[in-house]
Amino acid sequence: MGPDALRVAGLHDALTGLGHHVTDLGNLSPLPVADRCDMPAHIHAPAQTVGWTQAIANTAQSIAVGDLPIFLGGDHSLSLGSVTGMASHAAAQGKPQFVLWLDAHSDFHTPSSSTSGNLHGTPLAYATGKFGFSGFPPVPNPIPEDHICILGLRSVDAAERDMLQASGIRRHDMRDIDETGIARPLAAFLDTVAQANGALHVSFDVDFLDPGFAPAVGTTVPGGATIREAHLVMEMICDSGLMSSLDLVELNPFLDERGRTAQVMVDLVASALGRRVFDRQTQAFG
Ligand code: HAR
Ligand code: MN
Ligand code: MN
Ligand code: MN
Repeated sequence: MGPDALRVAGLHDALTGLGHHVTDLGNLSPLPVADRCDMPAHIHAPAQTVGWTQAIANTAQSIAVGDLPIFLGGDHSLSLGSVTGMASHAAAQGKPQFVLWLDAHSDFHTPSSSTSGNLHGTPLAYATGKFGFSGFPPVPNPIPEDHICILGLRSVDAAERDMLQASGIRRHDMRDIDETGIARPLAAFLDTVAQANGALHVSFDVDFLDPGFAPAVGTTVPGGATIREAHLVMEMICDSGLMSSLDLVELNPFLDERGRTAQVMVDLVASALGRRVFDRQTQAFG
């Protein structure tokens, strides 16, 4: 239902209004998979998630060079496919892949470290290719840890914290953001991507935002990014010209209030793709 809520909130018109040509590929379907999958018993829907991962990764790899896919979820397990698929897409062009993870959570569990059994808590660990995800497609182009930056953290499980601390992933919790502002860590990361001439995948979990204005998510955590912090992130991403793919995940319209979270997400995507009050160079409206 998340993709339809984003469609109804006017994603297509917001982007065409900015001069983009938009093609809606419609809803994907998972590839058929075996009825069981070799995963720890507490993992929910492992076989279906394998089928989705394969389908989404295949679609990501098939995107024409220069086009910018937006993957609409659905929960964050979608990124098992989108990140690994885009990494293969980038590798085919000889480009290193970078990932900006906007989320209250680090989603850095392995199937065995996850206590909830929810695969939406695992995609970043999968994308690094370093951990056991038996039954899942291999990761031909793993994302190096120092190509990943997480912004917005405020709910990290003990096992994830230990693994993150042992990793080279850049991570900024809400306290960091309170102290330095959100622009500083983001600018540093965007600079790294630019220096490497990298492809940038942005994975935007609704719960990055404060639930006060983005309530339509199953895993709300108070103390999230404000609407202006989120727009600034999107505006800086736009100015960088680096974003090559985007996930919009975890929107649950059943939990929304008159569609306002979906509208916030559409407005933020518009900022990432060119909406401005003033053009900084010309000072003209547009
Ligand atoms: N860490 C918790 C778990 O693994 C919560 C994960 C929540 N993740 C999302 N996306 N909703 O970030 O269950
Ligand atoms: Mn979820
Ligand atoms: Mn997430
Ligand atoms: Mn989250």
